Amino acid sequence: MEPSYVMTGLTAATMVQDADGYGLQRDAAIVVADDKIDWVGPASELPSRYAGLDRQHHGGRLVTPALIDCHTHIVHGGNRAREFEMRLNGASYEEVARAGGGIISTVTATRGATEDELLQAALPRIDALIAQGVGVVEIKSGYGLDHDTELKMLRAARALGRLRPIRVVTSFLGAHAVPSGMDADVYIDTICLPTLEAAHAEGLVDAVDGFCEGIAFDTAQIARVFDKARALGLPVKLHAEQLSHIGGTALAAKYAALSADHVEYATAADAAALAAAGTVAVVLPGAFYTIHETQAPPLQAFRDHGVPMAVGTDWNPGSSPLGSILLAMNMACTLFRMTPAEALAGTTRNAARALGLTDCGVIKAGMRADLAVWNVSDPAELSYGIGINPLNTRIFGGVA
Ligand code: DI6
Ligand code: FE
Repeated sequence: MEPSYVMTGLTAATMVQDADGYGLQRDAAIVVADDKIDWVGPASELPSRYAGLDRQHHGGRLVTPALIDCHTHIVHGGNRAREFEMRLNGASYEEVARAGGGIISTVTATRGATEDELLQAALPRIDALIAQGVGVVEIKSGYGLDHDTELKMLRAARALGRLRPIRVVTSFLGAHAVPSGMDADVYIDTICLPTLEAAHAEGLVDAVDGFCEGIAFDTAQIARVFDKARALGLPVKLHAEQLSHIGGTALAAKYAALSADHVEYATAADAAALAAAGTVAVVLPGAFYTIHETQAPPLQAFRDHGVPMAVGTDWNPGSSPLGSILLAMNMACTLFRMTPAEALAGTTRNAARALGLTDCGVIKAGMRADLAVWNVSDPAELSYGIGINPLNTRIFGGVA
């Protein structure tokens, strides 16, 4: 691998774990070789072997790892603006769901769309994330709830990663909602599990997710999905403790899940379990905000126990029509009192971990050259601005 170019004049938030939380290096240089970082350090210490390479000077700008949105549902049909209106007329999220709205209405729209229609609808969403410096996006299925539609969603997600310069990581979310008129156990055993096997056989599944909630599936049902994932050698993650406390977080920890997501109603005991399991707590302030939730996730318990925290958009048509990872960071700070350093770790280093990725999320020799250069000098500015996009350049696999 030949070194390709040197970036200089950088303030680098390497996000390598350290005391200031940013792993900040001023007057830094980064050497990119093909799609990897070959060297990073003070420009004054740049080894002479790189002397002849092309140089790009960045005028003191901040560089971070490219951002990672570790929780989205951006492949889906239709939208739920009508429901938004219903809720503003007084209906709760659960009432909307029980009235046949909610997730099920998106299921109907997604079943009715072709793979190409799903792809075309998702492209502008991917582009919006790329425009904010995102280099990795996780995309879930879960609006099909039948064999053909779940696979169609996952194929569309994979296609997005071929059509755009971004890495797509998929999660099978067959256990997202109970199809209308069906028994939840029957659904899990006769549709969800066989569909997971089929999707995995086609190479469409990177991880297995579920929605553990009163309006969705209980821990025993999710455990059957996780047992199947384990048998197939797939990692798991879980929507847990979003609206109530029914034991999803403890279950996720028991299965050494990559992440437990939402976790508003998680307890200190859950935090201890997550820490022991090495499971990331993914907070999703877009959903908290949209459904007028009042219970914030227990960040101090996560800190006290050393649980890694990540932040995602949860971009979905119902509970979080949020198309901005930067706004998700701002909301995590303002609504949950996350620090800006934690928010940036939550969309870089810890988001990578929530996806089981070890080659991105920090600026370090050997990592992928997925970088974001920003028109700011202080990394706190990324979380501080509301609806502001200071991206200067995104570099994906060494290519700007
Ligand atoms: N929790 C959520 O917030 C989303 N899914 C989930 O399990 C909601 C998805 C939707 O309302 O369409
Ligand atoms: Fe979600």
